[in-house]
Amino acid sequence: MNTRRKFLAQATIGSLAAMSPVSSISCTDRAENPDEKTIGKKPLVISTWGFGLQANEGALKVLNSGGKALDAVEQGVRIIEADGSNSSVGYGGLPDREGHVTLDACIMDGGGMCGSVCALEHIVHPVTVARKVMEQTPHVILVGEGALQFALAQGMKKENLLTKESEAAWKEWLEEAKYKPIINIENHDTIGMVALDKNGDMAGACTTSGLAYKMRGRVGDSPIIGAGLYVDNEVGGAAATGLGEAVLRTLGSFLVVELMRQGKSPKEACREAVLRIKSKHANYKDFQVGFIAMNKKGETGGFSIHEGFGYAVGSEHSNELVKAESLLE
Ligand code: SD4
Repeated sequence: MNTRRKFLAQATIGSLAAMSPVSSISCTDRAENPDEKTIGKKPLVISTWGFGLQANEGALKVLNSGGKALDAVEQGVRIIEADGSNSSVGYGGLPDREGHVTLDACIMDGGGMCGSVCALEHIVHPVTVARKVMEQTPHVILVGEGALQFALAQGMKKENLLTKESEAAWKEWLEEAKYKPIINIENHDTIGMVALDKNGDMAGACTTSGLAYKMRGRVGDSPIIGAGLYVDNEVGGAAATGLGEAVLRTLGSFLVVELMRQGKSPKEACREAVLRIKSKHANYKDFQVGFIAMNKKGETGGFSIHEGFGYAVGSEHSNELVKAESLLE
């Protein structure tokens, strides 16, 4: 198996769900650290996993025409939210134990403004609801029924997000898993994205259906500012994927940004955040967490617990999947 195919296969193993096909998008596997290769490049966008390539394409349409990082990250992750073929984000996401698809998302700009929705049902684009929370309300987070009411009041359509495929997978799980939560490296995949626009402004977004077959009402790290995502124009941005509970306990994305503020490179900062998770979790080998980060200079990096995590790095003329280094082989 060639290196790229091997990486994609590993990434699939580490991410359960059907990754969106990437064959139509040119990508090169680069095992080396891209940190320095992207320095000074503007615009620039990074996002998690193989489907990050598709999300980056959407973001780059905005960024390459001089658009704002905030618009780019929203447009980029919306592509994955609308794609029913992946079962970990938006439409088609795997449901909770009771069969409800509940979505978590947030968005943040480099100036510190942010918005988030937790456990939102029936709306295909939670990231857009999160942006509206940020821009149209005095609040940062809306949850559950209130978030849905707000989305409907904003003119969004109520839809059934449970696809036949996800419903079938849930029913199969009900038989075999007997309502035990599955927390391992195979049942999740979140799109997290950080962008730097031509003006030098940054923004990020993160959106997911969370852990498959989670308890009803469970919220992960992805919509929590500082956990699943953090951005500061003065330093850079970071996003997380993997077992949300571990990221929440360590406020991982905030930690990555603060470590970059202290002078760590994006990859070093991501590695330190993974080590923090290791130090607080005796069972860290049993789950996956991955971080991606970009600093103001345009350096990028990522790091994960297990091998198999990757992220897409997009700039004006390229969009490539990069294999992240990991703690464990
Ligand atoms: C969660 N962090 O809800 C999310 C799931 C995830 O890759 O990232 N999957 O815990």
